[in-house]
Amino acid sequence: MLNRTILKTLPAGVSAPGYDPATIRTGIVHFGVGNFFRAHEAFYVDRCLALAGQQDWGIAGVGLTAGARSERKASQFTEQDCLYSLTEAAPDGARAVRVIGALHAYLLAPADPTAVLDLLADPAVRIVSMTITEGGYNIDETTGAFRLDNAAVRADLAGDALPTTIFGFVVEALARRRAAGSGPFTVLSCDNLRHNGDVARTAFLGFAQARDPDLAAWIEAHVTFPNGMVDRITPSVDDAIARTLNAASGLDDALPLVAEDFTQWVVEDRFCAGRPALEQAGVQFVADVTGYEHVKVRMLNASHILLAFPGILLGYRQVDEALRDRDMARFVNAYLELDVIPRLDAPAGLDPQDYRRSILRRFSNPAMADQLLRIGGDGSSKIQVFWTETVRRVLSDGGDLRRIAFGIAAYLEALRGVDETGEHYAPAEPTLDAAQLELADAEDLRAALALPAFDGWRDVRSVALTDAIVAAREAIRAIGVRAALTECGGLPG
Ligand code: CS2
Repeated sequence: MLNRTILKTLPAGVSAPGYDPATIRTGIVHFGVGNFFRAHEAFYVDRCLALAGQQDWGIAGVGLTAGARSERKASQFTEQDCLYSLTEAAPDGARAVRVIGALHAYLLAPADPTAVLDLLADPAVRIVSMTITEGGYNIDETTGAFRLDNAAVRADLAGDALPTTIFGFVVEALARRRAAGSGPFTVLSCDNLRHNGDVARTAFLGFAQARDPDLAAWIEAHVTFPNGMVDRITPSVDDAIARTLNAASGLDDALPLVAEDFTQWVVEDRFCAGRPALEQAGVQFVADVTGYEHVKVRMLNASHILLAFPGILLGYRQVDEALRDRDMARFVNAYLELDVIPRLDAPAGLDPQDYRRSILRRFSNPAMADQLLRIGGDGSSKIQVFWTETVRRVLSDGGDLRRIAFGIAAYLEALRGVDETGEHYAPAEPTLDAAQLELADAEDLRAALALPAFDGWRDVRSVALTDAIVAAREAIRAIGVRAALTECGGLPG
């Protein structure tokens, strides 16, 4: 089994951490220890920990979900001293395997909320980071405000018991630090959101305001919420993939990971209580991250889901497979070239055409075997974040609505859980209830347009878009996904 005792005898070709994981101290607490965090933030921090004087930046992970799966994950982390292997796979087949030691403690909040609060209140903790998904910030997309009607948030605000939400934990910890005079920590969002720091700020301040306006004012004055653009494709790992990874590395790792060799993190340098020397680990610090976020979210994430919904309906299950389909490639390329790029605010020095070519190359990496169902999962939140801006811009300049309408139609058809080959699958929509999911099956094809995925442009009330979506759904049903897709105008890549 992978753990600290075998670090000196790792199989050939597997790199060990460049420091002793037993001696690092916690400076960062991370909520949401998923694969992306493990391949991205933990990877960068791991590089920092190997530098002189950086050993105070170890990461303690916190899981917020209760249940058997979370408990199993927590015990796997503990058994392995939180170590895991990361295989970086290049499109040409080259691979590098390293053991990451940056995550050195893991707490399951439902099992021991007191320990989580004590940790967050410890002045040694100077950054609280998170990957809690696009929909995890509990923001009402129409008003832009933090939702106080959420049951778990209401319970945390009532304060009768220990917190269960990230908002409850972080704000209570900040209250304790304020009372103890131990100073703030930086709140660092690592989710794929436009202005993820601003969104986090709205969420945590919204919660704090409802709890105690004085505390909210203190947080506003002292806590920083840097915006950041994060990027690294990190597929889910099932048992079969885990076995293949272990067979290749020679490790016995219960939590192996694979990610593409590409990685990027562009962050605003606003850390109120210090930060690791991330600039020496490949992180780019910029004054304003907005342009980078726009490009990433509107191009990469947006075309990822645009590939996922029709791809799933066509019977594909992997991104590289879907992109090898010429009709799909032409469609996604047309969306990027004609719908997104002309309306993009790219930062100086970033060529959208180079970026387009690079994401298509990255998507075709066969070593990723990246799952379309993972990408298309939580489409409800992702559409709001990844498509809204482009939809609004195309609507406002009277552009061609076909590809956007087709993408939305494919999302709604894919929600029905059966593809064109007759295969059933379970669409993962954690924020939708059963009644909302049933809207995708309603006889009236307009009914599903009430779903929250489309809240971001509801105020525009475009009849033309509604009609185009309904027409695209009808076309998908009548002539099939491929024929409907090619009618949208494709462009060779
Ligand atoms: C994907 C992302 O799930 C998704 O929506 O687009 O997970 C994507 O792989 C990452 O953002 C890449 O950085």
